[in-house]
Formats: sequence, structure tokens, C-alpha cells
Amino acid sequence: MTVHAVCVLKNEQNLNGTIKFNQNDAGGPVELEVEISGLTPGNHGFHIHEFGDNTNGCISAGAHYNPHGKTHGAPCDEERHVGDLGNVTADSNGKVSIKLTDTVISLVGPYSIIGRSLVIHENEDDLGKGGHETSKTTGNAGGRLACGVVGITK
Ligand SMILES: [Cu+2]
Ligand SMILES: [Zn+2]
Repeated sequence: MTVHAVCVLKNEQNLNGTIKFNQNDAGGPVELEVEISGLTPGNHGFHIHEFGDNTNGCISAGAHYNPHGKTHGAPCDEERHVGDLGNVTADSNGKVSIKLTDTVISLVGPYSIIGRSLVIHENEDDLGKGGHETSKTTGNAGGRLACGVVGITK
């Protein structure tokens, strides 16, 4: 059986997005289908944050989901937050349309991301390597453009 989840992104500018997640219910890699419009061209940090809480907008989503107490990194790094999905790159029209696979996030088990938030940022995630004060916690990705809760779907 495949487990399906979805996250809808929307903000008061004209950002709109849908991120679909698929994973076998026994675990294994998660496939993401990412469709976003209304971005500025270039790289934007893309993470799972700890809370599915929108009480005070995207701020209430908390920090990067990091149940194992690691340092911020790139998706391919051993040392990364579970929530570190790196960047998505918007084209010259401000659109992202890509498929990604991640082997660390999960829709099942004790560290499931279901009920947590996906956040897209104003700036590029430096993947922990930028030498900035916040590189090792947030990738210095700047403000939160939009966020949405990862929810179960069919
Ligand atoms: Cu983030
Ligand atoms: Zn992180």
C-alpha cells in the first residue's frame, strides 16, 4: 500500500503551491511532487518544520523538524535535520515543477512528518555551509514566504 499526503501553500501575495508526498506504508524513500508558482526566480529554502500550527502564521511552525538533535545540513548529508529538504529552484517565471526523492523524511513511524508544516523561504538555504550566524540552524534562508500543514489524503 502507498501512503499519500499533501500540503497546500498559499500566501497573501500570489504564491500558490501543492506538494504531494507518496511512500510505501512499510517505509522507504518518500517521493515528492512539487508545484509552486508566484516565487521570485532562484533558490528558496524548503523544509519541514516541527509544528503544524498556524496560530501566529508560519512563525508558529517552530524550528526545522529535528527529532535527533542534529545540525542543519543538506538533504544528502548524514548530519542534517529530518526536515532539511534543501532548496527548490524557481524558473524565470517564478515557477517550480519538480519531483524529488528524500530518504530521511517519512509519512509513517515515530518520526512521521504528518501534521507538521512545510515552509518555503524567501532566500536560498546555504545548507549549513554559508558561514553565517544562522547557517547551522536555518541555512540562513530568511523569512517564511508561505507554509502549510502536511495532511493525509487518498
Ligand atoms: Cu524552513
Ligand atoms: Zn535544518
